[in-house]
Amino acid sequence: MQALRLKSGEPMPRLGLGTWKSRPGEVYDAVREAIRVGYRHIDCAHAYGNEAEVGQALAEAMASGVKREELWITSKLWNNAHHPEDVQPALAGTLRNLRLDYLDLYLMHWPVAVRGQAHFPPGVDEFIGPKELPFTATWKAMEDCVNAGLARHIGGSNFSARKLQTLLEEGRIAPAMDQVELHPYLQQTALIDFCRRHGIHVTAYSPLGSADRPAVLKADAEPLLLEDPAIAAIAKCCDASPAQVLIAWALERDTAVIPKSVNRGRIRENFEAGALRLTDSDLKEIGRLDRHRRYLDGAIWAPPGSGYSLEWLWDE
Ligand code: NDP
Ligand code: 1BO
Repeated sequence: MQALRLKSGEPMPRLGLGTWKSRPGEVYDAVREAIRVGYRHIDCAHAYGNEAEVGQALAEAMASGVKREELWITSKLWNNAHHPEDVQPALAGTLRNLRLDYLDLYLMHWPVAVRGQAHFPPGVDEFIGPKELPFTATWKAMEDCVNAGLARHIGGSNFSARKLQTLLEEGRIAPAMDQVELHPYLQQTALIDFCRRHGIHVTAYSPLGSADRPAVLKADAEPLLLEDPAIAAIAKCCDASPAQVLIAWALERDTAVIPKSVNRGRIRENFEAGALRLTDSDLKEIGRLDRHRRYLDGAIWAPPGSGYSLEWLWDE
């Protein structure tokens, strides 16, 4: 298994299993199968509503011989627990659900705060604006989680280079990771370069185009990444599937990548992409597909009147 080396010296397996939208009733099997196949990195979040079942699968995998220190478990602080006094209790809840003593990585899911009982998507009145509750205040409480031994590393998710820079300047602990949407239609080369210069690693989410996400997060007539003709042609040439080409591309860029699947065959297929090597000409061809297309455009976190805007969110 290829690994990233974090500043702390710890290795993080680069290929992980995503669990967003993996329903209770299916995520247990997905995690057990993934660990059986060889995955050692599972990407979780409180907001996915399935951490208790992931925890059951992790506990049973460890009871049957997998060591805790072989696993890399990431989870994320949800937007409704950004008040500093809510951060450690939120992490404690995640650890209880996952049946763990510590996380390898705890991420701030979005740099956007909402009230405790906010709906999804939140109403305009349910936001707490960035002046009232800056993400830097939340970050300080996440740093305390590291000091308390509850998280080995902390980082951002959906953080722009500018926001990472703010954390670097104002924080005591530098972010170890930024987890962002990354695939051939949204290559984010400048963000990756920034992260590389500052020793921050990058994890690619929605690497297959997230076709199963809820309708409220979809646009009309979206391009389907898994059906892109250039990706299909490369897949045909290397006797691989389009998904494998997309995962291999993320690995070629030295990012971590966390494709989600609840299907046993596809979980294995995605893992086997770790052995696929793309040629320079494949990489050039894929490089030409960039169209700065966000499948998760963040619009639900920036309605007019919320105190947030898309310009603020992405700093672009
Ligand atoms: P992905 O891009 O991983 O796509 C998932 C979809 O692809 C599902 O419909 C899945 O179906 C299908 N799929 C999986 N493998 C294959 C394959 N080999 N061939 C064809 N179809 C396949 O979407 P996600 O948005 O789920 O992103 C991955 C993970 O990233 C998430 O699960 C989550 O852990 C994380 N994430 C983090 C975010 C953040 O804000 N930090 C935002 C979004 C995602 P099936 O399950 O039936 O196989
Ligand atoms: C708003 C969706 C977040 C998935 O990680």
